[in-house]
Amino acid sequence: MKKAFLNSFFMNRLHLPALFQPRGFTALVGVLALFLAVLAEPAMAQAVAPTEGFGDGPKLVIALIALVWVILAGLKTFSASMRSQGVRLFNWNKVNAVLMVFFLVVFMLFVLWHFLKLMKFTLPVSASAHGVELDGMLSVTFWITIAVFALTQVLLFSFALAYRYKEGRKALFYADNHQLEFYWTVVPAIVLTVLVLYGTKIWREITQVQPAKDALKFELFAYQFGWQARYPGADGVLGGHDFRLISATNSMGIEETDSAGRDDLLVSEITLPVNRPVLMKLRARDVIHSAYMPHFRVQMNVVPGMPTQFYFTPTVTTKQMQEITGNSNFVYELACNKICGAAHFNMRMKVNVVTDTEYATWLSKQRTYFRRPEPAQELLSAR
Ligand SMILES: [Cu+2]
Repeated sequence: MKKAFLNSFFMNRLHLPALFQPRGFTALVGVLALFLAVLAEPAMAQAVAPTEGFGDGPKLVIALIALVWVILAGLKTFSASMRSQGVRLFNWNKVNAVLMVFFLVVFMLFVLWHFLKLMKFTLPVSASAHGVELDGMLSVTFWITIAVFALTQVLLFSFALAYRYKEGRKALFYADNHQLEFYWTVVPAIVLTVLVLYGTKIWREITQVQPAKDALKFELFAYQFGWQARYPGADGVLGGHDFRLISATNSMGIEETDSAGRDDLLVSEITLPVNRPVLMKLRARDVIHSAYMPHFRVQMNVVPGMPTQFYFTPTVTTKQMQEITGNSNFVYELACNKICGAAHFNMRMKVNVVTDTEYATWLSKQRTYFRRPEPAQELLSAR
C-alpha cells in the first residue's frame, strides 16, 4: 500500500462504484433507511396529532449516526496510513462483521421504540361486534409476521458475523438439499393457507350473514363531495329511488310516488342505537366513494349504479368510548376512503352511538325528506 493519504481517503471512500460493493452498499442502505425513518417520523406524528412531537429525538439520532460515521471514517484513514508503514491496527473484516450485529440490535431497538411511541395513534378497541373478530385475525397475522421478521433478521446478520472471512477457512460447497427446500416451501404454504382460510371465514361471517328482521336500516348517499343520510320513517321502510329523479329539489333521487318514502327522514348526522343490528345501504351519485368508519371496522365501496351495503352491530356508545380513550371530545366519524376528487378530504360525517331512549328522542326531532315542516316551535323558542 503505497497510496498517498488523500488518494487513499477520497478514492477508496468516495469513489462511487465502491458504494455498490456489498459492504459499502449495506452501510449506505442502512444509514439511508435510518435517516428516512427519522425524517418521516415527525411528519407522521404531526399528521395524526399536531400537538404531539418527538422533541429533539430525531435530530439527536441523526447527530449520533453522523458522529459514528465520522469516527469510523477517521479511524479507517488512520489505519490505512499506518498500514502503509507496515503497522496493522484493525482487522476491518472483523469490525464490519461485528458492526452487522450492532446494526441488528440498534435497528431492532429502533423498531421497538417506534412501536411503543406510535401505539397511541392506533385505533381503540373495536366499537362493533364483528370488529373484535377482525382485530383478532389481524393480531394473529401480525404476531406471525413479527416472529418471522425477527427470526430472519437475526439469522441474516448473525450469519454475517459467524461466517465472515477467516484465513485458511474455505467455504463449503453446498449445491442443494431437497429436504430443506421441502420444509421451507411446505411450512410457509401451510401457514399462508391457514391465514387465508381464517380470513375468508371471518369475511364470510361479516358479509354473508342474513340481516335480522328488526335491523335498523338507513341509507348513505355519496356525492362529490359529501354525504347525505336517509332514515326510514315510522314504517321502517326506505322509499324507492331512481337516479333520473335527481334534481335541485330532490338531491337523492327519491321516488315521491312511493308511499314508503314519504315519511323518510333526511338527517345531518348518523345516530345509531347501541347493540342493535344496523343495515347500511350505500349509493353513489357520481364516482366511486368508500364508506369508512374505522372505529367500527366498517368499510364498503359506494359505487354509482351498483348499490352496496354493510351489516354490523355497534356495541360501544360514544360516551363509553370517550371513557375508554380518556378523550372527552371523542366522536366516531364516517369518512370517504377513496380519493374521489379535489375535495375528497371534505367527505366526513359525524356518527353517534347512543342508548335506545336517546335514539328515540333524536329520531323524533328529524325532518322528513320531502315536506320538511317549518320548525315553528324551535324558531319561537329561539327568539
Ligand atoms: Cu368520496
